[in-house]
Amino acid sequence: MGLSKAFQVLSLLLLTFHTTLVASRPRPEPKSAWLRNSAKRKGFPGYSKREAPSGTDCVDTQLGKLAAPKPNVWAGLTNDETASVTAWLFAQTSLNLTQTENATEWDNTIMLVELMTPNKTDVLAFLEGVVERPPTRYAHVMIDHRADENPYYADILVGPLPLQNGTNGSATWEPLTYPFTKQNNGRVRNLDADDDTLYSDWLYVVSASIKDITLELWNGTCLGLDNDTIDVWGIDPLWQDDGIIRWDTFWNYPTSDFDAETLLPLGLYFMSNVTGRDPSKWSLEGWLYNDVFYPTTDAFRAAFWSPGFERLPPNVEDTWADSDQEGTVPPADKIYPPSLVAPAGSRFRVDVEERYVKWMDFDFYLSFTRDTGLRLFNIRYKGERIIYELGLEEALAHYAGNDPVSSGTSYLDSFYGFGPYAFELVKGFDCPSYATYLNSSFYTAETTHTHLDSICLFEMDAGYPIQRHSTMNYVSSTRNIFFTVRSVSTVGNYDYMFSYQFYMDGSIHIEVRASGYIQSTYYAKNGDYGYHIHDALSGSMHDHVLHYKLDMDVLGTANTMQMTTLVATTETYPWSRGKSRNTMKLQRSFVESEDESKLFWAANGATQFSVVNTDKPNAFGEYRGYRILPSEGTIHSTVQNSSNLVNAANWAGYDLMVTKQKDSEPRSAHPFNSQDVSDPPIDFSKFFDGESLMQEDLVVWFNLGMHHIPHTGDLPNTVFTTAHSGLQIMPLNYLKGDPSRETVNMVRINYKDGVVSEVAEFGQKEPVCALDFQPIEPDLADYKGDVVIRKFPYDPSDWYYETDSIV
Ligand SMILES: *[C@@H]1O[C@H](CO)[C@@H](O)[C@H](O)[C@H]1NC(C)=O
Ligand SMILES: *[C@@H]1O[C@H](CO)[C@@H](O)[C@H](O)[C@H]1NC(C)=O
Ligand SMILES: *[C@@H]1O[C@H](CO)[C@@H](O)[C@H](O)[C@H]1NC(C)=O
Ligand SMILES: *[C@@H]1O[C@H](CO)[C@@H](O)[C@H](O)[C@H]1NC(C)=O
Ligand SMILES: *[C@@H]1O[C@H](CO)[C@@H](O)[C@H](O)[C@H]1NC(C)=O
Ligand SMILES: *[C@@H]1O[C@H](CO)[C@@H](O)[C@H](O)[C@H]1NC(C)=O
Ligand SMILES: *[C@@H]1O[C@H](CO)[C@@H](O)[C@H](O)[C@H]1NC(C)=O
Ligand SMILES: *[C@@H]1O[C@H](CO)[C@@H](O)[C@H](O)[C@H]1NC(C)=O
Ligand SMILES: *[C@@H]1O[C@H](CO)[C@@H](O)[C@H](O)[C@H]1NC(C)=O
Ligand SMILES: *[C@@H]1O[C@H](CO)[C@@H](O)[C@H](O)[C@H]1NC(C)=O
Ligand SMILES: [Cu+2]
Repeated sequence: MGLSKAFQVLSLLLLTFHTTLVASRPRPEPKSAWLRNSAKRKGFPGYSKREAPSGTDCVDTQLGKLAAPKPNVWAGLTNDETASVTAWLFAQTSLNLTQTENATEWDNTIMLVELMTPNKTDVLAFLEGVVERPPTRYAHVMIDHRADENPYYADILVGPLPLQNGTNGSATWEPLTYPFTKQNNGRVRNLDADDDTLYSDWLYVVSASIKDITLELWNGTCLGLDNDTIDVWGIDPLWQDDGIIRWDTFWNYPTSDFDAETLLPLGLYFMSNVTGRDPSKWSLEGWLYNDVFYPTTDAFRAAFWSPGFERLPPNVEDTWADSDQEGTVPPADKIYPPSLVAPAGSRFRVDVEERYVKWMDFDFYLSFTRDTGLRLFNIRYKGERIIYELGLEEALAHYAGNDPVSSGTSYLDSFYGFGPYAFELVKGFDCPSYATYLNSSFYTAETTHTHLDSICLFEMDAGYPIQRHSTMNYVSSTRNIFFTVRSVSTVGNYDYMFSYQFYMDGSIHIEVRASGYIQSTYYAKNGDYGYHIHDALSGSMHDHVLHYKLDMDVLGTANTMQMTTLVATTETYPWSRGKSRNTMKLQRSFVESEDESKLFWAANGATQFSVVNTDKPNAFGEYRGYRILPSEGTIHSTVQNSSNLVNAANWAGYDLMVTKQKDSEPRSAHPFNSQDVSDPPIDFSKFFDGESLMQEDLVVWFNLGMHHIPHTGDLPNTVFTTAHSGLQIMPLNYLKGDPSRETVNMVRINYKDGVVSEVAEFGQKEPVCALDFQPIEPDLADYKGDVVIRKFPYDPSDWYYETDSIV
């Protein structure tokens, strides 16, 4: 069915829908109105008439424009700032830079130009009006220094901004060191400097050396030619404890356009010692096939061609690996499904320029970075800051297997970055079509890429009430309308959907869902490491650990982590007449210092964790605070002291961790921790130095995640319904009561003996507008991909579309 045909059918549908909605409404006096009127006559308390219908257009124009109270100090650099920093960097002869498009593996390039996140100390002074001017801005730059026998990445600071014209002298660059635990002048070695040579002079050469075998086994070759049918790649991070070692394996290329390669492993592995930058000194260290290790190519070839050698079948793409509709259409599935509409338009406001958002009693700022994508800052509820910063720090996918590639794979995804892969959202699918969409931008190779409509903001009905109660003479129920900010990052084979949700009870939910293609492994004697899910395919077991920073400020920055634990006990009471009773009670305690602040959710949910301010008890003497609780399954890493990660992810083995906030500890992970796993730029364990956590500025680092043992239902793609994890932050003794009582979107029905005497509606609006169904089906042919603007030479007028994914 062509697009225009689809639209004809749709318009017809819309027309029908529209007509039904308006015409079938009883006029002039619906039954409910009669009831309300009769109730009024009888003078029941609590009666409140619905607002008069406003005609055919529901859209509320009274909301007005929103202006951020303060400029967003976390918003990225402007196009002009990025261009000026880039130009300035190229003028610094000491950096010896080459433009990325002209660079070889032996040239220095700029990897990143981004705003340096200002220190909390300085931002608070500005937000609280102690100082008038926003903190001085600096650019955070990453240099890929490859013109060197020992290549390295360097974090540097450039500033202050704006760089003054003609005063190249007043701006400076310096190594960025204070946020890192490793003191190495802001540098970490680069193990990927020779990424082209690795293929041309090594992986394809090794593959060619067994061309007879790849042709015999898989009727294909892996030579770096256009007619290759086989790909080769392997572990991440590389083994680093005795030189630099890699294990690689072969994968069939998909024959269709579907991204199914990670479902097509072929089961042959080889180990290489790639220490140093001279490929002539690299060495092949052996082959693994069907769980047998061969120390040399000759040994493997001899075995392969000898009688009785067991040949394993390849994994080959077919429709089983493609995500298009397949199979029998379920009954009634072709009927147009229920859809989300927002007839009155948005009930929240966004200051697009300042990335400032206000919904109901919540307001906050958005920021977006290369490493971790979307972040929220200065989240206030009813005018009081409750969270200074909330965002992802890192995502780990730790695999295991009896083969070295699965065993050696422990992706730390911020290496690739969540920002560069937060693609344009699909309206009406990824988010409701009526959502507000924002762009996000990131720097790469002397350009700024803008992902159009890659952040969405929307309200919706949760599908269950936030409150209800029934008695013999009344029933009350309250709509559960909540607000979401969302982005989706496709990091290689996987799609992570990040949602931040705000509720009328003052709670905030942080949720992540995963879809896309699994990274599978070849099924050979590895039933202990995954299910057998297709012909020769194992759904390789792995843990996803999504690691977040939550900097809470409850009634100021002086906070304490309180634990309230339910314990089984045997007690005797004055009234128990000398008999003991087996029962339970509460034990209250605090997380007193960083010596005891790496925490696990208690078995049976027995401990409630909350961030409280003990200086500010409520009227009953209880500490006002916010409780932190898992709302969907969460996990921590099963692997302990991972051989792959060593010190690179020392946050992965716990559920939540509390540290004292420090300007020198803004991040718990660094995108290049994988390059030096024993001594990474940020070793999170070094944050814990015994400091007191009693009434200090606290940061809670927590993990979401999933133990993922892919099964047949992960084919072709993992589904968001079951691959998910979440955490809630809820007010605890923080307010006098439940703030969701403030909404008018509730009802109380009084009734007796089958007769309703009152329908109390508290002034909620009558949904009488003509529903324009059109926006439900946005024109998906408008999907564009990324907008790219050159920064050096700077040419903002000559932009173009180009989207890069990890392939
Ligand atoms: C990069 O190459 C382009 C042509 O390919 C050239 O115009 C430009 O000057 C080069 N830039 C540098 C910094 O060498
Ligand atoms: C500057 O980089 C080039 C490669 O782009 C390299 O050949 C040269 O040695 C470097 N110069 C210095 C002083 O490091
Ligand atoms: C500063 O440089 C920018 C371009 O880099 C230019 O647009 C602007 O006019 C200059 N301002 C002054 C005062 O020279
Ligand atoms: C800095 O100086 C260099 C060389 O003198 C010049 O090309 C560049 O435009 C100057 N940059 C700024 C921002 O003034
Ligand atoms: C092997 O591959 C070649 C070229 O890709 C193809 O023409 C041929 O049909 C294949 N043979 C088999 C047995 O699949
Ligand atoms: C692949 O291409 C190369 C070079 O063009 C050619 O020599 C070879 O025969 C081709 N292989 C197949 C299977 O077509
Ligand atoms: C790899 O090569 C380096 C340098 O030649 C050597 O020091 C190291 O021991 C080798 N590692 C292994 C596992 O052979
Ligand atoms: C997103 O970018 C496009 C293209 O530059 C622009 O037209 C649009 O206004 C931007 N959207 C927002 C919400 O800023
Ligand atoms: C982690 O494992 C390494 C290597 O097996 C060992 O040397 C080290 O002591 C272990 N560390 C801890 C904390 O268990
Ligand atoms: C931010 O804080 C760090 C650590 O205290 C300090 O070294 C750095 O100079 C501060 N940055 C600014 C811009 O003041
Ligand atoms: Cu998974």
